[in-house]
Amino acid sequence: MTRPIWVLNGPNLNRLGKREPQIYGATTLAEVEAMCREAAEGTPVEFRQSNREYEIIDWVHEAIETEAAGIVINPAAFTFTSMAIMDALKMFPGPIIELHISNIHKREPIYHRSYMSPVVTAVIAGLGARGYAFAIRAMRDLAAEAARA
Ligand code: CA2
Repeated sequence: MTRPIWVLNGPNLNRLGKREPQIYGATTLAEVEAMCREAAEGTPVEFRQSNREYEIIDWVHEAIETEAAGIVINPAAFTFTSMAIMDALKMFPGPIIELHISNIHKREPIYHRSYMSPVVTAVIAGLGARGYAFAIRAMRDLAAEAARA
């Protein structure tokens, strides 16, 4: 059976498409989920969002326990604050893509230092919601490579 790709979304992303369209676009999180499933072309996708740090940590542990193929994570504001999510991601043996809808490096200095970037395989930022589709396609390649190694 093909192992699933997990897509984890952090705080406030449930409001996507409903506020600040000039930064985050007009696509809703439900539409992002549909884009991910389409880009996965049959690879199962476990798509989740939480406003609670502990829940995201528990989900990373679950991804480890269930041998997920890879994790795509948009930690949102936890990117800049959560050593605990960083520690959980460090334990995941497969590929991880950190994803941001906006280009965090083009924004104010508080958005420049990610706790996640040093422990992930790759970072995608600034492609808008379509970044999720790119991340899923890249993750399919990375997971296939990891499975061959
Ligand atoms: O660009 C991204 O994907 C971010 O991870 C989004 C975070 C922000 O803290 C990061 O710097 C970059 C914020 C998400 C806030 O969620 C919203 C959802 C809908 C409308 C406005 C904000």
